[in-house]
Amino acid sequence: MATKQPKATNPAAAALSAVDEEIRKQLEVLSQKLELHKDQLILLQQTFVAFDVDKKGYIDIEMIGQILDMLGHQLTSDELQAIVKEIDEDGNGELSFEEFAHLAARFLVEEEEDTEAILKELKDAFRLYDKEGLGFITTDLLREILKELDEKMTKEDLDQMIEEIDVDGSGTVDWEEFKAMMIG
Ligand SMILES: [Ca+2]
Ligand SMILES: [Ca+2]
Repeated sequence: MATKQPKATNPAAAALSAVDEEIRKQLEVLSQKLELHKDQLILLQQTFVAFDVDKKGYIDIEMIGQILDMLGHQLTSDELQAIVKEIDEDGNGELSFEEFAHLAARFLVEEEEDTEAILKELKDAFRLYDKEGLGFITTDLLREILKELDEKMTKEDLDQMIEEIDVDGSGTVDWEEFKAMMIG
């Protein structure tokens, strides 16, 4: 059977070859099942191992909360309980790696969809302002837009904001600058 050797230059592949055969097989299966990239799974696996301090093969709810928190998802303990209950297939109140991967997959996929949706909305907004399709809006126009959003902003506030937004000082705000302003 011809299997592709992972290139040593790829750090993720190197990490993958470092994990043992059994885990590697598990990751292959999970990668297809959860439609997660193998690199993401390896990262999750390493996270899981790091948090499974006693090497039980399980991590408890409290840890899950901490991990999700680290990933930027702050859940209330009720939300967390509800999610774990749903994911915890064998009902032992702790998550195995597979259960953990299911949970993480849900958040990771959601995140990608969210980002895509937000970017699309932003692009629409940008096009709306960039009426002539020049690929940029002038800082004068942006000043009006910002002023409209918050009437309390002083000229100094606006100057400062515009200076930060128009990174290259071109007097115009292109899509990249606009995106950076909105997403931060
Ligand atoms: Ca379980
Ligand atoms: Ca600019």
